Amino acid sequence: MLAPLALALLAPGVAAQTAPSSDTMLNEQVKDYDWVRPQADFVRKVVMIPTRDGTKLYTVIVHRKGVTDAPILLSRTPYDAAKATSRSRSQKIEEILPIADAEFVNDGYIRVYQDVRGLHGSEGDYVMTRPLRGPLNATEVDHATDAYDTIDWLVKNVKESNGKVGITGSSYLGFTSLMALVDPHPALKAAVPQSPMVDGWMGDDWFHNGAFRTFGFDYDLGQTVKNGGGSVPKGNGDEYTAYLEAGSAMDYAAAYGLLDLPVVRKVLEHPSYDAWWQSQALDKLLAERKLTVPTMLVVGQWDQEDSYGAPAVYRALEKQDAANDMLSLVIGPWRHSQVNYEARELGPLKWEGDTGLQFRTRWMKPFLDCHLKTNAPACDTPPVLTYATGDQRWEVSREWPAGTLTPLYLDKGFGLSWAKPAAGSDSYVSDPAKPVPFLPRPIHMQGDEWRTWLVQDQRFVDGRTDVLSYSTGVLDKPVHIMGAPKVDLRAATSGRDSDFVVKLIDVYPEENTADPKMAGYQLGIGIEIFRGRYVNGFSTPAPLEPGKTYAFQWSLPNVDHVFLPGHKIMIQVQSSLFPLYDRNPQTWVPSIMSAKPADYANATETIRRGGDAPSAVWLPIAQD
Ligand code: PG9
Repeated sequence: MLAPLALALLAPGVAAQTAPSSDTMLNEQVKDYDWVRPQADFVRKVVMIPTRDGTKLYTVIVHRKGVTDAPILLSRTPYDAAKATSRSRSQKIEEILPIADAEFVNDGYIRVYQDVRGLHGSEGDYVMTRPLRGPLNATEVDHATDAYDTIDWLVKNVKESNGKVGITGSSYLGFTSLMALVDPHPALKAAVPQSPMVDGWMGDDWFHNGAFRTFGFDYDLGQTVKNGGGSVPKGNGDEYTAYLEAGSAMDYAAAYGLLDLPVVRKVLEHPSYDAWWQSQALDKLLAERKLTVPTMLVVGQWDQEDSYGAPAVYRALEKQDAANDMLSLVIGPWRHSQVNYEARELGPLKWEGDTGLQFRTRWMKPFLDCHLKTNAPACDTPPVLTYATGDQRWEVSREWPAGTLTPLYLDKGFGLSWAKPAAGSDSYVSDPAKPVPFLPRPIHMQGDEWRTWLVQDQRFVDGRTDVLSYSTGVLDKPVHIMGAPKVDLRAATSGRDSDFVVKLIDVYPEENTADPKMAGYQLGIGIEIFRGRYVNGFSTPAPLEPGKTYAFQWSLPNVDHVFLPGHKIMIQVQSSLFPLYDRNPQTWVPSIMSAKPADYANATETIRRGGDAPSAVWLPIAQD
């Protein structure tokens, strides 16, 4: 007699009468599949690297087959090391790694990506930008020790290596690169932190000069929910409306269930520049130590997330570098992290070729080569490398800032003048019910819209009565700035608190037949906010005295830009930049985070000009 299975085979479509035998019901899912096939031109190994507290960190080591005596380039990431090393399932190394790695692995580097503790494949607890061991971290581990232990393991266990390690990466990875410089492992020979998150309150991700950046909410959710928090479910309409309807940052967080996230609670509990923020500021922590690892700091001129960190670390450490050979600063014409992508253009702006590739091949790789390769070529690293936007060319300087601060004063008739003008003032009403948008509505703080908002044509706010626009006449010669413009805004408010936003703008000529979309374009060269309550110090918020003129002083981002003849320079002043920054209620509340609807009120802002209150933006003018 035939067995039921055989019967079924013989007679398709006829159901078997008895239960299937147990071996047909084995779990058919296998644990893994090795997608790296024998024909691959690379080796890809996954290892769990033990750290001093026993926690093991998921680490992927990739290199071309056959490399020996090779330098290691390490990145420590919260963004999934497995994913970073499997961009595709190609059998070619260039196609599995991020595009910025090609120049390195093709020249024999060993590329290593590691998940930070607590995320993806790594063991341990995750703490957002985990502070150094000390008052804020009672454990025995931090990113400095994890980097140390990792480097120690790599140089002892990767037989293809020459025992020299470099570290790099952008943003969070820039932060972990800087952390590796705190009591570094002796095998760490070079670092290229790109757009590092350095001081989350002063001017990187979470706040700028005291104004809270709502953008962090989506990031926190995505980053700290174990099974993938995604983004805040506020619908896909206009984020301007979503934030306006929610009210304060605290009300928004409550409405969307974000108060369950420890990192959100921490940030909302620390609205001022208190000890919690100050003792995490990496520029300050690094300044207390001797810089022993050659470091190239990199930032984008239009970095919408971490424009503050790299120049701040440069400022803090450059006095240690008397010979000008340990520390360098690079400012490219990039959005956040664009250094690692194709960078021929940014929004409507076009550069001479792929500036990301140019930087990586002409400067970053030679810098790493000379410190990491066996029998290395001599170093010839520029102390400062910037890209002069407007002129579209790289330039090398010995120091930064390279320009001399020169005031450009707000003048009558909404003009700007190089000479100190006569006294006067202009005013506007700032209405928290109608804050000035930071992008044309509807606003979505993601994708290209987010990535390029700093180069958005500013004409979209023309005609708003709460935006004052001051302009020079048409320039008859170039104005080249190299450094961070400084705002000195002399202003009074009728309220008890207020934000001030200043935009430095390059106004293109109205006539442009070759590129009509740039005709009359108003390009933000620096856009930055200041929260008025901090006028006497960032850790001492205090109510403003209505009607009193204060000197609100802050910096715009570091730039190398040429305002060309035929263009105009414009300075805009306004009191909100929404919903990127939460609204200032303009009355006095102890914490703006938890302002209530009744706290929000109109304020009349008076901008003083000339005389004893000469509002100006000081431009770092280069002597060409
Ligand atoms: N700007 C992002 C970030 C860094 C550090 C903390 C929080 C956010 C990033 O791009 O990684």
